[in-house]
Amino acid sequence: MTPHSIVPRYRCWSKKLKTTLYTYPENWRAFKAQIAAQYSGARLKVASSAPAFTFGQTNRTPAFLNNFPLGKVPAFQGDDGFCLFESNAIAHYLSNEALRGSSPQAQSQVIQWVSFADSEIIPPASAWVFPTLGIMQFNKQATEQAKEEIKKVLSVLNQHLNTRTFLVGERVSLADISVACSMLWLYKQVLEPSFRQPYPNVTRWFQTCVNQPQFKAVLGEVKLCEKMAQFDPKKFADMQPKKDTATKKDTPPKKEKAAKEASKPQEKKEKKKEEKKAAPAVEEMDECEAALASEPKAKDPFAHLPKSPFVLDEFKRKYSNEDTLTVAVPHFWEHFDKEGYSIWYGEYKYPEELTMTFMSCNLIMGMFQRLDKLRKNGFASVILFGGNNDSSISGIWVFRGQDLAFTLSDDWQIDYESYSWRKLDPDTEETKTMVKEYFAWEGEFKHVGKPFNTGKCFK
Ligand SMILES: N[C@@H](CCC(=O)N[C@@H](CS)C(=O)NCC(=O)O)C(=O)O
Repeated sequence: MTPHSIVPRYRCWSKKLKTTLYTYPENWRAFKAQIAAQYSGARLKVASSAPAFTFGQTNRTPAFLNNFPLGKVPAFQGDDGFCLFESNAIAHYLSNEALRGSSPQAQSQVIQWVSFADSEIIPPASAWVFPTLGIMQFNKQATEQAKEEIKKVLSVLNQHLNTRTFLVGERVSLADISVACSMLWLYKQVLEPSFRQPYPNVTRWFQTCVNQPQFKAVLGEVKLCEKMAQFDPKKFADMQPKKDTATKKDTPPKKEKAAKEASKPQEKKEKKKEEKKAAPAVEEMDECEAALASEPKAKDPFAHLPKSPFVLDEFKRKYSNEDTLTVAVPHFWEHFDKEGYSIWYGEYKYPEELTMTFMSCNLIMGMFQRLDKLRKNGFASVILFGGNNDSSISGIWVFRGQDLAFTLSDDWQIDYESYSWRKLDPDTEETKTMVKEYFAWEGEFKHVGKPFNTGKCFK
């Protein structure tokens, strides 16, 4: 009986079913599910590139987070809307009975090895391999310790496989898929012949697995390491995300103005970086960030514009650190370049739907977060006027170029249609007043019908 002819216990995969696995390319966690699907015959569409899925973007959209609250991949969605995250759960779901184990004992042994892979193999394998891939700072002590832990893992496996072809039972199971996938990078990068020589059963088993047609269909040819890869400082430096030129790190904001910039998701990263500085042995970038870093860079929608003398970052620094009315606003008008930038007034179209103010604040902050990539080319100050069940949202936006920037990228279009937009003429008194009032959060706001609720949202 071939694995394909075994009817899965939980569901019968029909050829018509379309299920999707969201991931980034070459994700070993996704491989587990993909290989399981090869065995079970489950039809699986892998969404790992645009337009279906762009790692770092699609997984941060509200629609994705609604189904997968962690925003992590791999993530699975069935034809019936059934959603799953966690690679092991997905691989289990896509398996057939033969892979899951046909007796309670076999099933438990499968879980045993899946857990072994996660807890005993992945941590030391990452600590050893990541520096060689340039995605983690090298730490000699951590690498040596990881090597010792991997030796122990290999001993356990070698002993177990002394009398067995596969980890559980007589044929490939999810145990083999999980353990082999978690050892993929070890075998490709660092387990050179002399290191693996004392563990011949493990290498034999690994090669048997990766040469099965179902593995090969997903992994392609797996070439075992010939020479142990070492840490390459240049590769590591090249892999680091380029630092932003200014603002946040150097100039912590003095006032808390919610809508200063077109987003601030960088903060988490900065905090992480600071924590890492305190503990140099900890990785600089995790595998997800590395996957992001290796993604082809998206085209800059502003690249075609001629250089502008108005330095937005400089204005943002003034706005964050100095008095708005006496320093930041005058600086803005002194340096504003009306050829290179435009000013827009945006007003939320559905004020009657705004109920609790904290929900409206979330609406605004969510919009800023989703506009991450616009940060360098935009600035906004948005205000929530009024109180619960009687409020409105409006703001002033400054963009690079003369177009409403949201239209320049698909990723920026989630919220903007809920607002009406009016391009302002920078030479009019009306614009001067609006800029002053929205930047300073004080004034008459004549065009807004509701009383100004002093910074309820943003303080
Ligand atoms: N335990 C999870 C780990 C998933 C995970 O950490 N995924 C990373 C990629 S390696 C991710 O999607 N990160 C995105 C993020 O943190 O924003 C699994 O096995 O599926």
